Amino acid sequence: MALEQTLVLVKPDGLVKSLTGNILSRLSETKLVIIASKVVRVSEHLAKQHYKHLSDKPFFDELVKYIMGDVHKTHRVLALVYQGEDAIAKVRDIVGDTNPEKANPVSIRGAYGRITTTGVFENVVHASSSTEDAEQEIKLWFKPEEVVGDIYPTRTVVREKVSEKDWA
Ligand code: IDP
Ligand code: MG
Repeated sequence: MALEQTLVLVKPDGLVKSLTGNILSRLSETKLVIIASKVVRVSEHLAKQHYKHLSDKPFFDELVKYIMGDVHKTHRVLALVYQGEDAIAKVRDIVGDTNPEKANPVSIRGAYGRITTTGVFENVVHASSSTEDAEQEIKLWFKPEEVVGDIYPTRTVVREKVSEKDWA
C-alpha cells in the first residue's frame, strides 16, 4: 500500500450532462481526500500536452476539441487531485474501462459514457493511470500553491515585473 495522488478531470460531457454531483459521490466511496480542485478553461496547449501520448492517433484532433469543450459548447473542465492509499487503482476501478461500451455498467464510464459518431470515446472523466502519469498530470494542471500539502519537491522562483490580473 502506498500513499498516492491521482488527477481526476470531469470532462466537458460530464459537466454539460450535470453529472458532477453523481461523479463526486461515486468517488467519495473511495474515502480518498481531495487536496486540490478548480474549474479550468482548457487551452489548446494544455489539451495537447495532456494527451501528447496519443498525438499519433487518428482521433487526436477530435480528442483535443473534446477536452477543450468545443464539442459541448462549454469551455470548462473540473480538475481535482485525490490523495490516499492506492488512490490511482481505487479511482480507476470506479471510473471503469477507457471504452465506455466495454466498461462495467456500474462504473462511471459504463453508466454515463458513449462513443460519438466520429469515434471519440466520450467517457465523462479522466483518471491518472500510473504514479508517473499522475505526477506529470498534476504538475501540468496545478501549481504547487493550488495543492494542499507538499506532494512533490518545489523550488522558489523570484520573478520580477510579472503582471497578473487582479480584482478591480
Ligand atoms: P484513459 O483515459 O482510460 O487513461 P487513454 O488511453 O489515456 O485512456 O486515452 C485518453 C482518452 O482518449 C480516453 O479517455 C478517450 O477519451 C480517448 N480515447 C482513447 N482511446 C481511444 C480510442 O481507441 N478511440 C477513441 N477515443 C479514444
Ligand atoms: Mg490515460
